[in-house]
Amino acid sequence: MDELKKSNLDEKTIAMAKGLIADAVQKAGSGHPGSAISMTPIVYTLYQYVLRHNPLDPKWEGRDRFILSSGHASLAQYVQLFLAGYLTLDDIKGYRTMNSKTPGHPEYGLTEGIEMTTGPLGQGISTAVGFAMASRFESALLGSDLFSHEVWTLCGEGDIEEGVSGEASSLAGTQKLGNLFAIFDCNRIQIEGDTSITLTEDVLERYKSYGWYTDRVSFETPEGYKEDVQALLRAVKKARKVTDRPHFIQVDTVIAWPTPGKAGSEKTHGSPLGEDAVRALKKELGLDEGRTFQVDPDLLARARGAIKRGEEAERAWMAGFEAWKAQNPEAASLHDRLQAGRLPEGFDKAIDDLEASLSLDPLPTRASSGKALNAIAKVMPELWGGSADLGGSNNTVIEGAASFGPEGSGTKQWPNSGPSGRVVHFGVREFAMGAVTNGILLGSKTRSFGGTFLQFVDYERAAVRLAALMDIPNIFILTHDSVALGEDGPTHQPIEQISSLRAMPNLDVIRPCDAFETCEAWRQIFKKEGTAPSALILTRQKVPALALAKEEVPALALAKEKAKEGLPKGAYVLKGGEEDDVILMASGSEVSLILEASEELEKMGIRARVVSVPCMEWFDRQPLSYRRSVMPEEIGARVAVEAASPMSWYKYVGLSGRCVCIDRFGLQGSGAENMKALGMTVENVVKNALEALREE
Ligand SMILES: Cc1ncc(C[n+]2csc(CCOP(=O)(O)OP(=O)(O)O)c2C)c(N)n1
Repeated sequence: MDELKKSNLDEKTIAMAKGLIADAVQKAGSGHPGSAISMTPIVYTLYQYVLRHNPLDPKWEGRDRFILSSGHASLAQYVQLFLAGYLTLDDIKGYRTMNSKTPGHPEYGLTEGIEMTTGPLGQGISTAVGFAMASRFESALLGSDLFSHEVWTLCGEGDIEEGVSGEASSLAGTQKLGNLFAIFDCNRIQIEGDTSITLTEDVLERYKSYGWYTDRVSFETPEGYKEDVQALLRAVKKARKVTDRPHFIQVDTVIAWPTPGKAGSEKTHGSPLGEDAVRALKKELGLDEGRTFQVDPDLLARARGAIKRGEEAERAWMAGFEAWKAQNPEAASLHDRLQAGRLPEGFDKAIDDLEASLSLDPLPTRASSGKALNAIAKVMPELWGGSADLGGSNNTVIEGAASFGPEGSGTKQWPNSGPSGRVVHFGVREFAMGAVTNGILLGSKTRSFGGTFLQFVDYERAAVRLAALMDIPNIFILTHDSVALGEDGPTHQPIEQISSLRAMPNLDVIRPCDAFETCEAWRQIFKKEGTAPSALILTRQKVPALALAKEEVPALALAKEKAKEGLPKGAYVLKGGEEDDVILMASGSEVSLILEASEELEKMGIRARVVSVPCMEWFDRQPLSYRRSVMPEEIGARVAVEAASPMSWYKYVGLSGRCVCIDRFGLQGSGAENMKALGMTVENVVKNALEALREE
């Protein structure tokens, strides 16, 4: 095929794709046609000429990844997924309808070829950084370039304006991620119109200073607007020669081009073009004005060539893969275990051995968490992660492991650094850390975690939400979990965070009360059913190991046994009898408080049941019979204790129950002073128990 003819066919296919986008939005009666139309030449070029992918095997490990950061322009991707062979024309017709594969914004797990859920601007490009890191780590872990691939993302001004893209792009530059390619659709339009009112810096210069390779392709040429696929491909070719930096290619476009009377207008961003404009657009594109959802069978057949190319690419990759497997049995068995999602042999033993080494001595749960993480890391080479500059405080450092970074990037403090390093230094970038760890999970079979202070989960929250929405097993380690952290004061003391995290669907919020529950929490994070993300909430201060020695069982054994049995159920009776008068319930550091209070009540002849509630989500999933056995309905006198907002406890305490919680901002005293001043005392718990008993 000569070059001219080829470019004609490209143009025709792009025109056909634009017609489908306009029709789909028109049919749905709502949606985002503008940038979907003008991004089409870019997405077409990627799927037809750049990405290594196989439409018949969307999960093929060797594929390149593409993430549409401008999720609202989903049709740009859906239509290319149709042309390449992932979706059907009916899928395109189902755009924005219930139960279709083509919802308003791309959703992970729903549609073949969609690598992540996008729509919250800024997160696509930021998560792409995690995908690129994952590719580097996984190929180092398995010792083969077979597992390296390119990560492509397409973003718009909205993504660039969002702070998280700056956080993640800065990290990507520091990491010198040569496998990352971002295309910036620069149409200078957002919802409120011309971006000169909001975005005036030189974005290319900004990316250059982050350490990225930059280039620019303009569709606005001196000869007029030209959607130049060949120019784009030349830019790709040039960018690929640079392997030691991430790549940022700005493409100057005109939104909704070439819709007569509407191209270039923000009005095309988020509403249908209208019947007349769609007809005019089709005329402009050389399509039949009177027909909707026009597909030229020859052009479709040509685009579906992606299947044959994909199968060939996969076959070639598989040949290399089989040869590698034969020569590297050990790495191959690790690979197969990761693919199967199996835990390593010795996983349980690592935790059991750690528990056997623990005493009843008080320990902050963040410290026991660090021990558990390290015990697991020893048998689980696929586990890597870090903290937003709080590694020592969050106890997230994998001891003895190198830092993750480009070859030769060590420092005085972290001399060993390389692509197989397991300690990730995210910098003070909580949101990017959340997005990047999401990307690591989505982009590989490795497991990641990220730590910060619980208070600062607010910075990270939108990424936590996407992890929950995508149902991916990220691990958010959140320490310094209450006013008991002390003198750093109210800015650092979480109040509403625990309840607000519990309000998030599909997030397991785990707040263990001692070292044993913490170990069991880590076991459960990996062994629980399903793939929901976990938020592990940990203390800064020491907490005692909780156990009540029975005559026949030593306290230490009992503490272990209780945690092992009880924690996976989310809540359990730590102390109780057949006929208790009042239920005291708490999580984390406040469990020891209610235990003490129960002893005081006992002296008054009141039988207080002590319930540890490490994870409400797990408890709420237990059969009613179990839940009733822990919190018998006939006991109306109930007191919930948590050094945080009471919001999530009302469901357990009922009308005559009480919450000894904190519903105001914290204080600047020591941890003990703050806890006392804010009512986290044995006396206050006892007082509330007595009142609850009176009111029952
Ligand atoms: C975090 C976030 N804030 C706001 C929105 C709502 N929103 C969707 S698109 C958009 C404007 C995006 O502008 P741009 O990236 O230039 O897209 P274009 O107009 O070119 O399609 C906004 C504000 C969103 N999706 N995500």
